[in-house]
Amino acid sequence: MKSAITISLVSQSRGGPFVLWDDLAVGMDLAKSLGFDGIEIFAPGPEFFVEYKDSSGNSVLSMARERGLAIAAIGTGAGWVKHRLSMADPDSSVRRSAMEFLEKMLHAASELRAPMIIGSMQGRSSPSVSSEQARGWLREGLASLDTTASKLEAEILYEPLNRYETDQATTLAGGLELIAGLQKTRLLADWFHMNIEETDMAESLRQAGSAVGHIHFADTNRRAVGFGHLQVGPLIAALRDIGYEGFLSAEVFAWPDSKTAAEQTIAAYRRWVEAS
Ligand code: LER
Ligand code: MN
Repeated sequence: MKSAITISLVSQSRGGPFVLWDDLAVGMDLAKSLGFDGIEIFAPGPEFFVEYKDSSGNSVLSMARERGLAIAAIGTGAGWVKHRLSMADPDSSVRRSAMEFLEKMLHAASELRAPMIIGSMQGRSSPSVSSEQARGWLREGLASLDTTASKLEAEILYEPLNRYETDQATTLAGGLELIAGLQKTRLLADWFHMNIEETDMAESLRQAGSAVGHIHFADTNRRAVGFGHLQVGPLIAALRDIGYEGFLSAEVFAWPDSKTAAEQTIAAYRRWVEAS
């Protein structure tokens, strides 16, 4: 398993569950100095990865390589929080724009050799969209992105969310049904959402098996692991049983501040993964 930490470069998500904020070089330096293997980037949109250069003119990929950091994943939630794009919007032109945004993000992610997350952009049912219809549009969108991912040799991570954020899939089992038959799409298991929705988190991870592609490493209160009451041991044992070799990526609040949340995360990772 590998450790990672999230950075948000999206002003509209301020106050959200990201450890690091705003400056990519500063965030990467902190991640490196604490010994993280990778960094997960929540960017404003696909153009960010084309346009962004640090003060020495380095691209995001060269910045990560220079520091020996992997890019653990690319988040697409900005499509929702910044542009209000949802794969289940009643308006077909909004759904089309959502898919264009995700297609471009997938190209950017493949160039960074990182998987692309579909979380908040999956949408949900609404008074004018039944849950069957919302899920149908999501499945269609996931299938189309999966075809692109096959061509690009890219990867997609579909994330079940808790009931207050979606009704598409709220558990890993629901996520498995949605991605059935797809070749390049696996599940993102976010321990914060799972703590709300799963009956037995460890058993759900075992049932999902090789479909688990990424972990959002968070405690029950969405603070760094160890700052809540999550029983971490059984979850790590389940991940070992299924042969999980991906990232444990901290998508948690910068509580009490970014540096302390980062230090707590790497300490928890060392305790549960490296020392046991
Ligand atoms: C949203 O709650 C979340 O967990 C994110 O990873 C979705 O993009
Ligand atoms: Mn998450």
